[in-house]
Amino acid sequence: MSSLLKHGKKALKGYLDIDDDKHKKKGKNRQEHTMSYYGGGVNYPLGNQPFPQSQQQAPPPPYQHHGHVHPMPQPPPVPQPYQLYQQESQHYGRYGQYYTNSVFNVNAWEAYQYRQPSDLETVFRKEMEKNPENALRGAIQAEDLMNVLNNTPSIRNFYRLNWSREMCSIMIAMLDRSQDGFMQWAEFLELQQCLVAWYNVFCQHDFDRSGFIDAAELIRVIKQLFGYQIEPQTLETILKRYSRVVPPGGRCIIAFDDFVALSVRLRAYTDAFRKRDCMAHGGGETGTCSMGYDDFLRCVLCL
Ligand SMILES: [Ca+2]
Repeated sequence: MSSLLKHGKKALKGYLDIDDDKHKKKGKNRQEHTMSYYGGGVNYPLGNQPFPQSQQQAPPPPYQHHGHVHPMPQPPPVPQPYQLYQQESQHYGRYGQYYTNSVFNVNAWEAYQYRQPSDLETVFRKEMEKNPENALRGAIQAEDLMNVLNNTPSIRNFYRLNWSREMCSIMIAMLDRSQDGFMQWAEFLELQQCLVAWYNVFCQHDFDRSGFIDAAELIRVIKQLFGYQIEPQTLETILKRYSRVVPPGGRCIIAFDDFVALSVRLRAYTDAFRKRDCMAHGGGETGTCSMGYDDFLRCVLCL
C-alpha cells in the first residue's frame, strides 16, 4: 500500500507538494512548546489491550548519566480508563468504541515489520536516551518524535511522509495522559496504534490509490467508521480547513497528514468538551457545556 501511495503522490506532483520537506522546514523554524494537556485531566479509555508480557514485567534498564548508572525513572502513573468514553453517546457518537475495537488491538510493531514488540520499544528508548533530560523523565518530546517518525527506516517506509514538528506536538498533546507535556512509552505505543489504524483506514478509502481520499470518503469515515455525531454544516467547515481543491472540476481531496491532524483534534476536542459536559451535569451528558475564556484557551492552544 505504501508504494501505491507513493506512486499516487508522484502522479499528482505537478501541483501538490505533500512529499516535499516544506513542513519539515516550517517546523524547524518554529519554536512551539507542548504544554500539559488541557490542565484538567482528560482521561481517555485505554481499551483492554494489555502490553505484551515482556514489556509489563521486564525491569527498566539502567542508563548512564554523568558517568553514573541510575535506575530508569518511572513515568507518572497512567490514569485509569474512563468508562463513559468507551460507550456510545447520544450526543457524541460512538467514537470511543472505535478506539476500543479497532485501535487498541493494532500491532504497530508488526505493521512496521519488526520481528517482535520490543523492537519498537528499543526505537523509543534509543531516541529517549539521546537527551539526558528525556532519560530523566522516561519520555520523549516533539523533536524526538519527529526524528523517530522521519528517520527510523521501517516507520518511514510505512508512511512515506515527512512529519512536521507541529504535527508531532499535536500528537503528543492528544495522548498526554500523564499531563506532563512529554510522551512516555505507553503514550508512544498508543500513538503508533492510532497511526497504523488510521493509515490502514486511509488506504482502504483511497480507491484510486492517488494518495488522497475524496471529501465524501472523509465524511463517511468520520461519521460511519469513527462514529462521531457531527452536523453536516460542521463537516463542511472541517472540509474547508483540511482539504485541498484540485482539477478537474474542483475536486475536494484530503492528504494523509491532514487526515491525521483532523483525527487527532476530533478525538481530543470531543473528549475535552465531553468531560466538561459530564462534570457540569453530574456525570450525565447534554451535548452542551459552559466554558470560561481561560479554559477555552487551554483547550485549543494546547493542541
Ligand atoms: Ca506524557
